[in-house]
Amino acid sequence: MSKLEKLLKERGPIKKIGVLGMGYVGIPAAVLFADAPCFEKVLGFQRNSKSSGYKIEMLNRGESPLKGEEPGLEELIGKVVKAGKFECTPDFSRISELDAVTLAIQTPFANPKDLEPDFSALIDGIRNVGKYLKPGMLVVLESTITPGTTEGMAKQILEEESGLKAGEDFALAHAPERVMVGRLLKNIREHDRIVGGIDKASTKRAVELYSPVLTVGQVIPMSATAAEVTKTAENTFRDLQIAAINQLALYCEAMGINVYDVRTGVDSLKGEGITRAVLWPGAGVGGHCLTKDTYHLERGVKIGKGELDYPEGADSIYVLARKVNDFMPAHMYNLTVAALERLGKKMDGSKVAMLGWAFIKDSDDARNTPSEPYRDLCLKAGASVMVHDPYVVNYPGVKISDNLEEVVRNADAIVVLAGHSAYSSLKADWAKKVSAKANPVIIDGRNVIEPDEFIGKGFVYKGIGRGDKNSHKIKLRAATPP
Ligand code: SAJ
Repeated sequence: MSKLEKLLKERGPIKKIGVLGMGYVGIPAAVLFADAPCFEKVLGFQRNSKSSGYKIEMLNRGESPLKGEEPGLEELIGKVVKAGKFECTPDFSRISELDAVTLAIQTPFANPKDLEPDFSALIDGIRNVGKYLKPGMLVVLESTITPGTTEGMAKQILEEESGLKAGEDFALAHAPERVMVGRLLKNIREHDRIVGGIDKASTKRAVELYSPVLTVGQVIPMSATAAEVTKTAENTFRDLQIAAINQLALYCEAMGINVYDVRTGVDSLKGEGITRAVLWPGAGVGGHCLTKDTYHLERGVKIGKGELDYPEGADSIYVLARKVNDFMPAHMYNLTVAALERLGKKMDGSKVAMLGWAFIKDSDDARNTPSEPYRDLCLKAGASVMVHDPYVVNYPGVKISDNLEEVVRNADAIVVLAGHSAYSSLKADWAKKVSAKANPVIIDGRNVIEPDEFIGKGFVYKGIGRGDKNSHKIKLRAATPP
């Protein structure tokens, strides 16, 4: 039995857990641990900062600081706080009283071009854990990180701060989050959980931590670095799949055909051994995950020890996919300019009504939203822009209205950027009346409207992947103003 296995045996089953980072990942994780009968107490650690300190009191009142629909979360927070099983605190010294600590802290990229991540918040968290680390404790990184970080930077900082040795005095593992806004609890309970320790004892201890919160999901044990690659690769593959259909959509526009017909066709080839995950083209890829995890994977192979054998001079297809997906907001802009030009109008002086600021459908999450680069291009070209979103309330530097009529009023162009359900019932008659234009422009970046309904009312329509409609004859064309 190794020294660490002895220490863990002496310490006994995990009873007290700490979660650093009270955000979209940390809060649902903490209350699910607290709700598991086998665990006695969970502490949620949150810095008492100006921007996030308010979360401490809200959570200890049993309220959720997360905006947007999160089924079951508010109730569960209330339940475990009332039961005295969950408490939020800014006092990191209480880490010393725990058996296991997880870190769910954002890991954005400072500069994707040079593959430089901004690990400052994560490093702060790891240092805080290292300061109060005791022999026999388990530390787990849940944040999405560059492959090699757990066995590299994290291990080093924890050993420096604690004077203890990873794999001998304490257990260390990576168990990446796999949550999506709008179904946080469901994803944690039902998705299989990747768990990777720096050694067998660490993996075994981490499996003990996560098994009790899984209902449908299974634990999939592997090494820490394999777990890091698994997480970054699954998001990179998704981004690649989206880039593949976005590129096809651009091709279909150029060839005058409907990408959705092609998608149905490609997707129809079924049968054993044939897996087709044809995703959906659109106005862009946003969020905190797909926009950066490719760069974590690229950085992992760059800082890794081994030699990469890859076609000379060829770009990484993963980075190319990022470029295609990052191009889609600019393509939306180009479609808007082209549509206005069909009416002899320019961006300069036109009013653009943007529908949707969130990065994903029916959510208030606007992290890295594709709507922002689109808006910037319109403003730079001299357009006046109004933004509508039924969920997103505040966003630095952008006025967002939940009054659709106000936004569409007198608009020269109505542009759908997020696929919110509300926009599927946008009516051409209503939009035309409110825009007060004989030939308003409508750009559909999420395939939510029926082109013919709008074209029939005199709209100039353009849609992502709709080469079959984008050069339609303009109906009810009013005389072009002199
Ligand atoms: N998007 C498309 N076309 C599609 C799917 C998505 O344009 O067919 C766009 C969305 O509009 C959005 C962006 O991509 O702007 C990301 O959408 P998403 O559905 O991937 O949402 P995320 O980023 O919140 O969730 C992803 C998920 N990863 C995978 O499915 C591999 C989720 O499981 C992860 O937990 C999450 O990243 C994460 O936290 O890593």
